[in-house]
Amino acid sequence: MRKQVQKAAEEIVLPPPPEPEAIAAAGGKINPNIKHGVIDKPDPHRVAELENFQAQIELDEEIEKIRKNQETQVLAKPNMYPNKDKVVSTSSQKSLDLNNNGIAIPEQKLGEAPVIQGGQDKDAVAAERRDFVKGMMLHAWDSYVKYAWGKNELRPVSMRGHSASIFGSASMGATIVDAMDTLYIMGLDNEFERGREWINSQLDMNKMTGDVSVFETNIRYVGGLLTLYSFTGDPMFKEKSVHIVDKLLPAFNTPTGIPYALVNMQTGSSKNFGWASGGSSILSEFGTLHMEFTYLSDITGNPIYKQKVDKIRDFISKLERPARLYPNYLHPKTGKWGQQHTSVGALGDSFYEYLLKEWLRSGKSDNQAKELFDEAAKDIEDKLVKVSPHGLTYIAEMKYNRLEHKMDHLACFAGGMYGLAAHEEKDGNSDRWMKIAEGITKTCHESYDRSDTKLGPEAFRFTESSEAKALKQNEKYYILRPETFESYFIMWRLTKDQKYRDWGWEAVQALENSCKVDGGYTGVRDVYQVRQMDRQVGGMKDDVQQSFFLAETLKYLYLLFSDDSLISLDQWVFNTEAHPLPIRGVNNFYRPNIEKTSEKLN
Ligand code: DMJ
Repeated sequence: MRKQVQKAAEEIVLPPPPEPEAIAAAGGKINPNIKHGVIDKPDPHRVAELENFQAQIELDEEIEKIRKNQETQVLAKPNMYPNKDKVVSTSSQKSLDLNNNGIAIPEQKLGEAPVIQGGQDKDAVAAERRDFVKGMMLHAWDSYVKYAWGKNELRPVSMRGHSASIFGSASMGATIVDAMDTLYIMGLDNEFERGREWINSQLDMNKMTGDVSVFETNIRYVGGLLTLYSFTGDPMFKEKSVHIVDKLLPAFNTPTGIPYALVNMQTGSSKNFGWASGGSSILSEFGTLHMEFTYLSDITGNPIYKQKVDKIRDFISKLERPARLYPNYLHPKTGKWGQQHTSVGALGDSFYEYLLKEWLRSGKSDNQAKELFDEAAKDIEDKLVKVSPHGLTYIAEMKYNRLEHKMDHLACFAGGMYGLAAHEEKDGNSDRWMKIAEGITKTCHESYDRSDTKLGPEAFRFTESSEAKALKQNEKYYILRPETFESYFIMWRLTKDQKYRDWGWEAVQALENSCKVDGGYTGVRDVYQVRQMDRQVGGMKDDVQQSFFLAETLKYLYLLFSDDSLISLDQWVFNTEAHPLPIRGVNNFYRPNIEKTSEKLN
């Protein structure tokens, strides 16, 4: 998303920080006619008290729900971690003690044991293609191990380590943490063990210097570790995620509860990006914490994480939205919207995704999330979803009431999002949303198909003379992004239409032809230029193997060619970095911490 924006020039070619035109359109200042939400200022102690009370009631309800469903827990690999997390009940929790023997883990067997490895498709071609993707993963991983072990990312052309500014200034093995669950799902056990050992002995955010992105740290590190905890029950993964999130918490100390974008993990000092609309926080960043923080509260029994994200949600739910759309910027001190730029691509995207997915992750109990999602998705449909003269469905952007007929690659996740929404609740929206899902996924495929490399550009436009193609030079790059393949995967699972697998296979070939190098996989600077692809550094390759290539791109492609049982959509929901989180009340690997939770309640 906007991860590269801060340090764009050196890392890859990226569009400049957003909205100068929007500011100009507003006469150089924010439109004063827009009404903003009112920030109440009640006694802060009273507020905290009420929040705690509310959180306790909610936890109580959750525990009761979980209790009803508990039976024997099936672990993924019973002997893998002898110290796997146990939750020991105490006499003070008699009502929660399910096993009568006083040391019961609150085990659950809510249905089928989740399939998190194996899951080969009966279709021989699919199985073969899946093996091929596994080979890609090995090439990406082995190259990282060889040339950049412990560094955040790999420079696959110059064969050395790399670190984008979003990761702060220390080597924190971002690729290791991001790749681990993909390794696990693919059954690459030796590689997984090596990564686990590194995380156990080396991953220490106390060593992190400089400012780190709260959002990126959450979706990659925390999301990745939470999935690993769910998969294995290894308490080390939970402890690491707690440690990291605790270091993010100072960023939430704002009058509104809307967190700052950046936090210094040594000092706790926090701030926003200078370019972000007068010191605003970014919608897609503060809106993409809910799933991880709530799950963390459930597995630790500590309500604080849930309280933080509930506060964000409650705050924005009371705000008036200009023209019924969410602007991408919100000031954490004033609580007022910044520049009125609305996008389902950069700066907005995963905010919408998390409203839907937190409802799913919570076992469809978080009704506030679903209501906000339905409203937002309907307003996007009414105002931003367009069909081109040649019949391509796309999502435009809005800048101060002016439509910009441009769609980011990042927005291609919305095919899967509308598809999931249509599938998970059958109502008056379902048919239309499934059509939008199919239309967007098709358009994103077109953006790939219309390029010479068969890779999709960073952004594409719709004009009278051109459709689904990048027009500006700084929109023509491809940095190994996953969103289009994410939609292929979700749509394949939902519709079983073979074309999604075919499109995925086209993508695999394009990645092999244009992105594979001896030292891993690299992004390319211009998807419309095939000729210069062989040049090395400074040529058409950007020389970065993004950690999300291993976390997301290869995982979604692998799952596209797997049986539906592997990471079933009935049991898992993917965070925005493709780390699957277990669905509450449904998934045996949820691993709630009943003991700690009940202690807090008593
Ligand atoms: C990933 O880090 C996540 O998918 C995020 O939501 C958006 N950007 C990248 C991939 O493009």
